Amino acid sequence: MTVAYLGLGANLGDARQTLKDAVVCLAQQHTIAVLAKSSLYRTAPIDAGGDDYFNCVVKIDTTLTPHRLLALCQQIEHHFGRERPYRNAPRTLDIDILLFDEQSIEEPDLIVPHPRLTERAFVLVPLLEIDAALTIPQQGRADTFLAHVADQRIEKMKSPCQCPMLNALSANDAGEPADAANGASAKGRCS
Ligand code: A4P
Ligand code: MG
Repeated sequence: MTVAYLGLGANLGDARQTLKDAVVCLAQQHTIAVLAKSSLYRTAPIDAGGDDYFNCVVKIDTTLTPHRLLALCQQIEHHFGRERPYRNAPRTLDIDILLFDEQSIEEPDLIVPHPRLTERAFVLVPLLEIDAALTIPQQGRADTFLAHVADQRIEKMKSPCQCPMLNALSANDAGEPADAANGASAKGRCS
């Protein structure tokens, strides 16, 4: 099993609901255990147009290789209606691999740590909510990059969800089994 961090983003359709459903979808995979999820954040588009984004980060334990995890993330994006008309186009769902264990991967289709991780408040802030002392391979502590993104608008959303099972996955309860999310209602539930 390997610990990895995934960054989720959306700014098309019911983006907030899609992110919640996507976390449930991840938790339903037998190859993934969701260890923790950050709050949802409303964020200004960075290097992109369109509406505000909703973003969050999940910490997972997985039996998948990095490439199989990427393929699964893309399959889930497709399930939630992702289209790619042009670079950084508004999207119903994006799932990026931010960190995979301590590994550094540089391949044409997969770069880990995610190359723009330290430049984006919408990634750094939820990552640090989950693990305040997180280090990034070959770059050091993640919190040292916060000052560089201080001008990027990001607002933590108060969760209206009263579902105890889904909330059990929140950052303060890291380690709760993935199945805890399975009972939550999900519009875009994975089949
Ligand atoms: N790829 C390479 N490395 C990875 C990785 N670590 N994780 C390749 C996932 N994919 C990776 O991805 C394009 C290609 O990147 C894939 O074919 C994969 O093989 P994509 O999902 O089509 O597009 P993307 O994720 O938008 O691309 P990219 O370049 O990662 O975009 P960024 O830099 O992540 O920017 N503003 C706000 N507020 N919130 C956002 O979520 N997102 C972006 C996208 C821009 N601005 C944003 C947000
Ligand atoms: Mg992506």
